[in-house]
Amino acid sequence: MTVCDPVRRAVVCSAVPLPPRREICNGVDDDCDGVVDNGNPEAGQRCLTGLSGACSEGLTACVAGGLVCNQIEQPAAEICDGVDNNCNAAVDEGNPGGGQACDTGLLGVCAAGTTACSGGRVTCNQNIRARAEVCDGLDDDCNGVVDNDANCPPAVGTTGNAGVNSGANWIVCRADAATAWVAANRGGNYNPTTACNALGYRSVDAWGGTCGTVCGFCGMDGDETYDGAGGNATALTFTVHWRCVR
Ligand SMILES: [Ca+2]
Ligand SMILES: [Ca+2]
Ligand SMILES: [Ca+2]
Ligand SMILES: [Ca+2]
Repeated sequence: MTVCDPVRRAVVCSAVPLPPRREICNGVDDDCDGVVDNGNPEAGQRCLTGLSGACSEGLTACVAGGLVCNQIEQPAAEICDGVDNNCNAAVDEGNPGGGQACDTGLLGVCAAGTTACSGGRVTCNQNIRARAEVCDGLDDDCNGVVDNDANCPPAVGTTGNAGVNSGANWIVCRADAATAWVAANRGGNYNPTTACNALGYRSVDAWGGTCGTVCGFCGMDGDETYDGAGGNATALTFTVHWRCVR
């Protein structure tokens, strides 16, 4: 209120001025420096924007005498991280980072995988589960060994020296899962059982001679007798053969 001051002979305000206060965001010049809300008072505090996902976190700012909440993160492309990056209220939607070929770290057919976003992480899921080993040139049971226990016949033309005591290497002339015919130069000395074992067969059950060329059989399996004749001058002559069985 105004009062009459007899000393100064004037009408003056009787109110006692308040001491300056710390500036807060209120549209008032609390610290009495002539500037309202200077220094962005009460800014920089964590707040919620009301938006979804990564956009929900904000920091306060003093605007026109009131605090507002400004979002920290802007919407971004969705990535596989368990966070709603694009602020559409869906987390990791669309399998981000998924659908790519990857290596599971497993062996054989179990090695091939495809990525998928799961639980906020990109994982590598194997495409093919381990299965019974079959003779196909693949490691079906994922134990690191191709065609183990698959009773694969050796390829025709396979050669080897197992069981060759002297003379030329033997050669596989016919083969299937159950039996294989193996031939060698008759001039040598052979242990056919050892050769059969090396080819994955259990034992030898028949043997005889051939009619000229290695693999050139001329009679009943196992019943042929070596005839000593050279039918083909460009191929091996004087040969023997034997049959391996599982
Ligand atoms: Ca103020
Ligand atoms: Ca995400
Ligand atoms: Ca295998
Ligand atoms: Ca296989």
